[in-house]
Amino acid sequence: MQRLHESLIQQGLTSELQQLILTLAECGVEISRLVRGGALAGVLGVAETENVQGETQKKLDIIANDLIKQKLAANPLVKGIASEEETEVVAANGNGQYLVCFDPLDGSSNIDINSLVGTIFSVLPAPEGEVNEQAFMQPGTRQNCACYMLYGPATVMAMTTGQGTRMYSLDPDSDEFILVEERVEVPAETGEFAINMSNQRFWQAPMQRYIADLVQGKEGPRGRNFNMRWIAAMVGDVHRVLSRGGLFTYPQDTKNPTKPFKLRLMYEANPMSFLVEQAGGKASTGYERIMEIQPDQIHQRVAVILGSKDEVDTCLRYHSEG
Ligand code: AFP
Repeated sequence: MQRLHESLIQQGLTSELQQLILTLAECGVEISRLVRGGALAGVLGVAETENVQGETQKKLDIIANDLIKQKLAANPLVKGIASEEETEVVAANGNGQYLVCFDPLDGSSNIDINSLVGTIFSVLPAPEGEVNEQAFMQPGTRQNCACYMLYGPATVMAMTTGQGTRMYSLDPDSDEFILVEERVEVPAETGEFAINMSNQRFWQAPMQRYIADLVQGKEGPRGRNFNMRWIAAMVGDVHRVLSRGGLFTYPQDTKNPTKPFKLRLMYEANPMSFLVEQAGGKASTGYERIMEIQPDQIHQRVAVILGSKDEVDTCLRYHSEG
């Protein structure tokens, strides 16, 4: 059983990237402990504040955010930090060579119902000069590393540095992440999709047609039945896709005309796209590869269609037909 640090050495990563990933893993171990504590750890419930997204913050959102910020700022390799819970980017260590974007507690609306939540990290190279929002405006193809931790019955971590996607599981006795899958592979075909169906009347026509055909099952144009899942935590839905295939989507909708998209590019869509592509899957907005988007705002949102390659391609055909 290979421990995380041994796995990183075997991948031939630079010592700096190895060290940074170990810091990210430490964050996951700490947050896993807090999440496991639940009500007894005094971490449930809402804080009295809202984040930049206008979302009421959960106590654990803030606790997890502060914990990660503190650990990253203490690592001299980290030059700058961007978080879902922080309005502005945060400068850390002037000589650092990495920028780290993260969603400290993805799916936080699940925390009070004891359902799945996770943490998502995206690591980018730090350019010369001052740390400002512009320094982070790099497409997903520039990521050095993407990983998530999923706090479920087991705490697991998916990680890629561009040499495939690996899966680790946290040994609760040793607090070490242990390699459990060397090369994750997403099946090209699937019979399972994930979408929040309550938004159906707000979707664009291509997505309405695509999902309607899935729901018609064997009697419809697809000629087979499909299953649906929705965890309301991207980390949980993407982990299922990496584990057994599937198509996950949060498409454009007109529910809130000022906010046509839900998921954030820098710390949700890009890292998840990297993990899925490295496992042989595909990730698109419906019209372009997510990882090729040139960002212009740290909290910008984007449509996401990702998962089993052949099924994503089928969904994209509906979009190309207009
Ligand atoms: P929260 O972190 O606010 O719970 O949002 C989670 C999320 O960004 C993503 O992880 C889910 O896939 C999606 O939102 C769920 O959105 P709905 O609540 O609209 O289904």
